[in-house]
Amino acid sequence: MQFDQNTCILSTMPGLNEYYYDGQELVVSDQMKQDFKQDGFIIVRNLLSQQELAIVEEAVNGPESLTSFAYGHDDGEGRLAKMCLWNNPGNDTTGVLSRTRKLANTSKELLGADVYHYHSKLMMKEAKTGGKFVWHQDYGYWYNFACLYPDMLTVFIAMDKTDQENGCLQILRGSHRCGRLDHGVVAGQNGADLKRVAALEAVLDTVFVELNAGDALFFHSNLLHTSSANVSQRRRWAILSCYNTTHNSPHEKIIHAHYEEPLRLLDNDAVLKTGVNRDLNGKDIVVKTDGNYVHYFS
Ligand SMILES: O=C(O)CCC(=O)C(=O)O
Repeated sequence: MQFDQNTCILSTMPGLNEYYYDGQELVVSDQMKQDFKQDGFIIVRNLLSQQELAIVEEAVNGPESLTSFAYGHDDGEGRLAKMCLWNNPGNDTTGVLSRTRKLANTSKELLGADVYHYHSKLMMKEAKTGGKFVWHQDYGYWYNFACLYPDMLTVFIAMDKTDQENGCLQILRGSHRCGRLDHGVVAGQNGADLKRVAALEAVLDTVFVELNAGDALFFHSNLLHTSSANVSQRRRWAILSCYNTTHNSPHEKIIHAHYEEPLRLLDNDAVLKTGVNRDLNGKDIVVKTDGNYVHYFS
C-alpha cells in the first residue's frame, strides 16, 4: 500500500489505478490525473458510504419515482438492461449527488476544464435477465449527438457489488488514446468495429472492474468498454453520471443537455444532509419508446 500525502487517499493497487475516498475533500492528485491520462480511468473506492447508498436507493424507488420511468435496452439476445435517464440534475437526491464536489469537481480536475452535467442514468441489470453491452466508446454515441471533442467522462457508481458473475464493466486499458473508432450495428446494438477491437484486445489489458457497492469508476469517453449479461441471482444496479466540458456543448440540439450555466457544486456530504428527495421537476427525464425519445419533467 502506498500513501499519497497530497490527497489523503490510499492508492492500494497501482495497476488498477485504485484510490480510497476517506470521506473528506477529494483532492485530485497529480498521480490520479496521470493515471487517467495514461489509462483512461481511475477507481475511487468508497466514494459513497452505505448510508448515502441507502438514501439513493430509497429516493429512486417507490411510486412516481425515477424507476417508474425505466425503459428496456434490448441486448439482442433476449435480455434487457433496464435504465432510466435524465439530462438535468434537478433537486432530487440523484441531482444532489451529481452536483457534489466528489463527482463534479473530480471530473473537472481529470478533464482539466470546467464541466457541466450532460446526463445521468440508473442502469438496472436485474438478476438472471440483465442484458449485456457490446464493446463501445461513449463518444462513439456522443459524437453523433453533436459534441465536437471527446472531452467528456462518466462516473460509474456501483449500487451493488459488481463482479464478473453479475456483469461488471470490462475496459481496455489505454484504449481512449486510439481516438474514436467507427461504430455500427453489432449484435443488434450500436457497437465499435469488432475487427479493430480484436486488434486492440491483442495489445491492451482487459480489466474487469469489480466494485463494491459505493465504489466508483471515472472513465474517459473514448475508453472502450463492454459488460456481460447478468447470469447471477443478484441484481447489478449502477448510477452513471456523465459530465461534459463547458467548451464542448453540442452544436445542435439532439438529446442530452447543453451548457447553460455553471454547475452549482455541493459539499460532499450533501446527500446525507438532504436525505430522500423525489422531486423530479426540471430533470428532463428521457424515455425511449419505439425508437423515439419522449421528455418528461423538463
Ligand atoms: O452498465 C453497463 O454494464 C454498461 C453501460 C454502458 O456501457 C453505457 O451505458 O454506455
